[in-house]
Amino acid sequence: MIRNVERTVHLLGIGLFVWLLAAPLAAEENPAPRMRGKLWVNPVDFQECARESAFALGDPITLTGNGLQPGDAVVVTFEQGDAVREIARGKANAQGAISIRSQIPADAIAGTEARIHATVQTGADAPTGNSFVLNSAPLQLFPDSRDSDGDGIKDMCDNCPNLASTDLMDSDGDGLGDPCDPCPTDPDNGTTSNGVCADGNTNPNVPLPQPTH
Ligand SMILES: [Ca+2]
Ligand SMILES: [Ca+2]
Ligand SMILES: [Ca+2]
Repeated sequence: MIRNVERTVHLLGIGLFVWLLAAPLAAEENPAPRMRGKLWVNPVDFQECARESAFALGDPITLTGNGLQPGDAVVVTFEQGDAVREIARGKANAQGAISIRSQIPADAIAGTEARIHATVQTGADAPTGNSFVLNSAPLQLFPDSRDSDGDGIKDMCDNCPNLASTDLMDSDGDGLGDPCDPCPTDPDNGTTSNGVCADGNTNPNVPLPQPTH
Protein backbone atom coordinates (compact mmCIF):
# COMPACT_ATOMS: atom_id res chain seq x y z
CA MET A 1 0.00 0.00 0.00
CA ILE A 2 2.69 2.47 1.05
CA ARG A 3 4.67 1.41 -1.97
CA ASN A 4 1.72 2.20 -4.26
CA VAL A 5 1.33 5.66 -2.69
CA GLU A 6 5.04 6.33 -3.14
CA ARG A 7 4.78 5.23 -6.78
CA THR A 8 1.77 7.53 -7.38
CA VAL A 9 3.54 10.50 -5.78
CA HIS A 10 6.60 9.75 -7.89
CA LEU A 11 4.53 9.68 -11.12
CA LEU A 12 2.75 12.89 -10.14
CA GLY A 13 6.13 14.49 -9.59
CA ILE A 14 7.30 13.50 -13.07
CA GLY A 15 4.02 14.78 -14.56
CA LEU A 16 4.39 18.13 -12.79
CA PHE A 17 7.99 18.44 -13.94
CA VAL A 18 7.03 17.77 -17.60
CA TRP A 19 4.16 20.28 -17.36
CA LEU A 20 6.41 22.97 -15.86
CA LEU A 21 8.90 22.36 -18.65
CA ALA A 22 6.28 22.51 -21.40
CA ALA A 23 4.28 25.51 -20.17
CA PRO A 24 6.96 28.20 -20.62
CA LEU A 25 7.85 26.76 -24.03
CA ALA A 26 4.24 27.03 -25.17
CA ALA A 27 4.04 30.64 -23.94
CA GLU A 28 7.27 31.59 -25.70
CA GLU A 29 6.10 30.18 -29.01
CA ASN A 30 3.70 33.18 -29.25
CA PRO A 31 1.66 31.61 -32.06
CA ALA A 32 0.48 33.69 -35.00
CA PRO A 33 -2.88 35.36 -34.37
CA ARG A 34 -5.79 33.07 -35.15
CA MET A 35 -8.43 34.16 -37.64
CA ARG A 36 -11.81 34.48 -35.98
CA GLY A 37 -15.05 36.13 -37.01
CA LYS A 38 -15.65 38.71 -39.67
CA LEU A 39 -14.89 42.38 -39.98
CA TRP A 40 -17.50 44.40 -41.87
CA VAL A 41 -16.30 47.28 -44.01
CA ASN A 42 -19.09 49.82 -44.41
CA PRO A 43 -19.05 52.84 -46.74
CA VAL A 44 -19.64 56.21 -45.08
CA ASP A 45 -20.51 58.58 -47.94
CA PHE A 46 -22.38 56.29 -50.29
CA GLN A 47 -25.05 53.66 -50.26
CA GLU A 48 -23.74 50.16 -50.21
CA CYS A 49 -22.76 48.76 -53.59
CA ALA A 50 -24.78 46.02 -55.17
CA ARG A 51 -21.37 44.40 -55.14
CA GLU A 52 -20.89 44.44 -51.39
CA SER A 53 -17.16 44.96 -51.19
CA ALA A 54 -16.32 47.51 -53.90
CA PHE A 55 -14.56 50.67 -52.74
CA ALA A 56 -12.66 53.54 -54.28
CA LEU A 57 -9.27 54.81 -53.20
CA GLY A 58 -9.65 57.27 -50.32
CA ASP A 59 -13.22 56.19 -49.48
CA PRO A 60 -14.06 56.83 -45.80
CA ILE A 61 -15.18 53.62 -44.12
CA THR A 62 -16.50 52.38 -40.81
CA LEU A 63 -15.21 49.03 -39.59
CA THR A 64 -17.50 47.01 -37.39
CA GLY A 65 -17.08 43.69 -35.63
CA ASN A 66 -18.24 41.93 -32.49
CA GLY A 67 -17.54 38.95 -30.26
CA LEU A 68 -14.75 40.76 -28.37
CA GLN A 69 -14.27 41.41 -24.66
CA PRO A 70 -15.01 44.95 -23.39
CA GLY A 71 -11.87 47.08 -23.61
CA ASP A 72 -10.00 44.75 -25.96
CA ALA A 73 -7.41 46.68 -27.95
CA VAL A 74 -7.73 46.51 -31.74
CA VAL A 75 -5.16 47.33 -34.42
CA VAL A 76 -6.57 47.65 -37.93
CA THR A 77 -4.32 46.87 -40.88
CA PHE A 78 -4.79 47.19 -44.63
CA GLU A 79 -3.21 44.39 -46.66
CA GLN A 80 -2.57 44.39 -50.37
CA GLY A 81 -0.17 41.83 -51.82
CA ASP A 82 2.78 41.61 -49.44
CA ALA A 83 2.27 45.14 -48.13
CA VAL A 84 0.58 45.48 -44.73
CA ARG A 85 0.08 48.83 -43.03
CA GLU A 86 -1.76 50.06 -39.97
CA ILE A 87 -4.72 52.31 -40.77
CA ALA A 88 -6.49 52.64 -37.41
CA ARG A 89 -6.59 51.67 -33.73
CA GLY A 90 -9.47 51.35 -31.34
CA LYS A 91 -11.03 49.54 -28.39
CA ALA A 92 -14.03 47.28 -27.98
CA ASN A 93 -16.99 48.91 -26.27
CA ALA A 94 -18.91 47.59 -23.24
CA GLN A 95 -20.80 45.17 -25.50
CA GLY A 96 -17.58 43.74 -26.95
CA ALA A 97 -18.12 45.41 -30.34
CA ILE A 98 -16.00 47.79 -32.39
CA SER A 99 -16.95 50.67 -34.66
CA ILE A 100 -13.82 52.35 -35.98
CA ARG A 101 -13.56 55.09 -38.64
CA SER A 102 -10.80 54.89 -41.20
CA GLN A 103 -10.37 55.13 -44.95
CA ILE A 104 -9.17 53.10 -47.89
CA PRO A 105 -5.61 54.39 -48.39
CA ALA A 106 -5.59 56.94 -51.23
CA ASP A 107 -2.32 55.48 -52.54
CA ALA A 108 -3.52 51.86 -52.58
CA ILE A 109 -3.46 50.11 -55.95
CA ALA A 110 -6.78 50.07 -57.82
CA GLY A 111 -7.59 46.80 -59.54
CA THR A 112 -5.68 44.70 -57.01
CA GLU A 113 -7.55 42.80 -54.32
CA ALA A 114 -7.12 44.01 -50.76
CA ARG A 115 -8.26 42.99 -47.28
CA ILE A 116 -8.61 44.66 -43.94
CA HIS A 117 -7.80 42.89 -40.68
CA ALA A 118 -8.49 43.81 -37.08
CA THR A 119 -5.98 42.18 -34.75
CA VAL A 120 -7.48 41.96 -31.28
CA GLN A 121 -5.32 41.78 -28.14
CA THR A 122 -7.47 40.33 -25.42
CA GLY A 123 -7.66 42.04 -22.03
CA ALA A 124 -4.90 41.35 -19.54
CA ASP A 125 -2.81 39.48 -22.11
CA ALA A 126 -2.17 42.58 -24.20
CA PRO A 127 0.11 43.37 -25.84
CA THR A 128 1.98 40.07 -26.11
CA GLY A 129 -0.48 37.39 -25.15
CA ASN A 130 -3.51 35.89 -26.83
CA SER A 131 -4.60 37.60 -29.97
CA PHE A 132 -6.92 36.83 -32.82
CA VAL A 133 -7.85 38.43 -36.09
CA LEU A 134 -11.14 39.58 -37.56
CA ASN A 135 -10.92 39.35 -41.29
CA SER A 136 -12.77 41.38 -43.95
CA ALA A 137 -14.05 39.95 -47.19
CA PRO A 138 -11.74 40.58 -50.16
CA LEU A 139 -12.16 44.19 -51.30
CA GLN A 140 -12.24 45.31 -54.92
CA LEU A 141 -10.62 48.71 -55.34
CA PHE A 142 -11.55 51.25 -58.00
CA PRO A 143 -9.67 54.43 -58.92
CA ASP A 144 -12.34 56.92 -57.91
CA SER A 145 -15.76 57.23 -56.33
CA ARG A 146 -17.36 59.38 -59.02
CA ASP A 147 -21.17 59.57 -58.93
CA SER A 148 -22.10 60.99 -62.35
CA ASP A 149 -25.88 61.17 -61.79
CA GLY A 150 -25.64 62.26 -58.14
CA ASP A 151 -28.03 59.61 -56.80
CA GLY A 152 -25.70 58.51 -54.02
CA ILE A 153 -24.57 55.33 -55.77
CA LYS A 154 -21.04 55.39 -57.15
CA ASP A 155 -20.63 54.83 -60.92
CA MET A 156 -18.70 51.63 -60.21
CA CYS A 157 -21.76 50.21 -58.40
CA ASP A 158 -24.52 51.96 -60.34
CA ASN A 159 -26.19 49.88 -63.05
CA CYS A 160 -27.72 53.12 -64.42
CA PRO A 161 -24.76 55.50 -63.89
CA ASN A 162 -26.28 58.32 -65.94
CA LEU A 163 -29.88 58.10 -64.70
CA ALA A 164 -30.56 59.16 -61.12
CA SER A 165 -32.35 56.23 -59.50
CA THR A 166 -31.72 54.15 -56.42
CA ASP A 167 -33.56 51.17 -57.92
CA LEU A 168 -30.79 48.69 -58.69
CA MET A 169 -33.20 45.98 -59.82
CA ASP A 170 -31.92 44.20 -62.93
CA SER A 171 -34.72 41.82 -63.86
CA ASP A 172 -32.98 40.15 -66.81
CA GLY A 173 -29.51 40.13 -65.28
CA ASP A 174 -27.76 41.84 -68.20
CA GLY A 175 -26.01 44.44 -66.04
CA LEU A 176 -28.35 47.30 -67.00
CA GLY A 177 -30.75 48.37 -64.25
CA ASP A 178 -34.44 48.19 -65.10
CA PRO A 179 -34.91 52.03 -65.17
CA CYS A 180 -32.32 52.44 -67.96
CA ASP A 181 -32.61 49.06 -69.70
CA PRO A 182 -34.22 49.50 -73.15
CA CYS A 183 -35.37 45.87 -72.92
CA PRO A 184 -35.77 45.19 -69.19
CA THR A 185 -36.92 41.60 -69.69
CA ASP A 186 -34.54 40.73 -72.52
CA PRO A 187 -30.89 40.08 -71.71
CA ASP A 188 -30.15 40.09 -75.44
CA ASN A 189 -31.66 43.61 -75.68
CA GLY A 190 -32.98 42.92 -79.16
CA THR A 191 -29.52 42.71 -80.69
CA THR A 192 -30.34 39.51 -82.58
CA SER A 193 -33.87 40.54 -83.57
CA ASN A 194 -33.37 43.89 -85.30
CA GLY A 195 -33.87 45.83 -82.06
CA VAL A 196 -37.17 44.22 -81.10
CA CYS A 197 -37.19 43.30 -77.41
CA ALA A 198 -38.71 40.11 -76.04
CA ASP A 199 -41.71 42.17 -74.85
CA GLY A 200 -42.28 43.60 -78.35
CA ASN A 201 -40.85 47.06 -77.55
CA THR A 202 -38.02 48.46 -79.61
CA ASN A 203 -34.47 49.12 -78.44
CA PRO A 204 -33.55 52.45 -80.09
CA ASN A 205 -29.86 51.76 -79.47
CA VAL A 206 -29.77 48.83 -81.89
CA PRO A 207 -29.02 50.16 -85.38
CA LEU A 208 -31.65 49.24 -87.91
CA PRO A 209 -30.43 46.91 -90.63
CA GLN A 210 -29.11 48.83 -93.63
CA PRO A 211 -30.84 48.18 -96.96
CA THR A 212 -28.81 46.01 -99.24
CA HIS A 213 -28.60 46.70 -102.95
CA1 LIG B 1 -24.95 57.15 -59.40
CA1 LIG C 1 -31.40 44.58 -67.21
CA1 LIG D 1 -32.14 43.93 -71.07
